[in-house]
Amino acid sequence: VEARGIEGVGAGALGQTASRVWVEVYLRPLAWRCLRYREAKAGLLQSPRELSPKWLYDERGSRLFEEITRQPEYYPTRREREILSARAGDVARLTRARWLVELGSGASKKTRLLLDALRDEGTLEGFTPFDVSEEMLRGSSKRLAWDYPSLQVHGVVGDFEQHLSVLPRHGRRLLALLGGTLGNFKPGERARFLGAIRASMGPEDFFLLGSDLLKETSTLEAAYNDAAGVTAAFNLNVLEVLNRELGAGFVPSQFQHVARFDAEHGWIEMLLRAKRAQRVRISSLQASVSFAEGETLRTEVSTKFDRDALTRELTQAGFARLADWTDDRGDFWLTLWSTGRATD
Ligand code: AVJ
Repeated sequence: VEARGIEGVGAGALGQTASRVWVEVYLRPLAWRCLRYREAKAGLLQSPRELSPKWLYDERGSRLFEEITRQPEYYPTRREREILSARAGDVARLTRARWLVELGSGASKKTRLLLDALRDEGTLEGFTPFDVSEEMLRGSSKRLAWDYPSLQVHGVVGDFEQHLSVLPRHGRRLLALLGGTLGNFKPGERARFLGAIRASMGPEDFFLLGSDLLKETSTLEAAYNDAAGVTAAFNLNVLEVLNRELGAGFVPSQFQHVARFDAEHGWIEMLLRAKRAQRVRISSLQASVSFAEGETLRTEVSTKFDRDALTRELTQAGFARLADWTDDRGDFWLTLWSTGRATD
């Protein structure tokens, strides 16, 4: 894999931050598009129909997700923030990490709690946000460099299923996967991904994982069916993305947002359900997809974990747990892992 470019953010208004920010782009746009096309084609033509959740996060989708996190029903973000507010200091003391790497950093909001704690601990040197969205990553990198005057910000634009091995190795890193993102993977993919994270870690590195826990179905389903309809808009936005990027002819008003808990798999699945039978042309895939009335397209799964089962998965992948914390209600779980090898 090659880097497309290694560049700082030009001078100007951010003059004094420019020398501390650089962003490497590992996603070559053409290769990335090709891969996504192939994935989308396979997923749309299979039965039941399914898309990768990555299609949800265009610019508008990312903004809608931020809005979801502010909905009263969507508890995970608040619970995780509650835990991090109370425990970031513990994480800093236990790890004394020099470099924070955030996998799927998005807008890097909760990151600040960790950066503050590591700065107070006196060990912090730099931060690597790692995300597929170049625009968001550049924006958050600049803001963070501005707000943390001695922080090195080395962003990586890549797919964290492909590019873990190219992450900068600045000794004693803390790799963070927050927000319940691990829940988007299905069991086989999850095992591979955890294995890849473990394989990318040196003996002094740590892994901080935020996971949403199993709880009452009504609470889970409410979180993905907010009354204001933000999650519905987020889900339906996928059709606009397909229309724009694949030249598809989806009519969003012909589909309905559905999010329900699947107890067998232990996940919430987000679906788009066809309100009536229809055929949708997808010109860049040179294909048409027909939907029967009520037929669904799955856009995301969000796994809710059992603590013991998740512990087994991480142990299997070669991690050793150092500490774990929940919020007052036991809704969300923050865990800290080492490679299980001696660190000194
Ligand atoms: C960002 C993947 C953790 O699964 O809860 C929120 C995404 N989807 N509402 C989640 C999401 C619908 C979120 N993750």
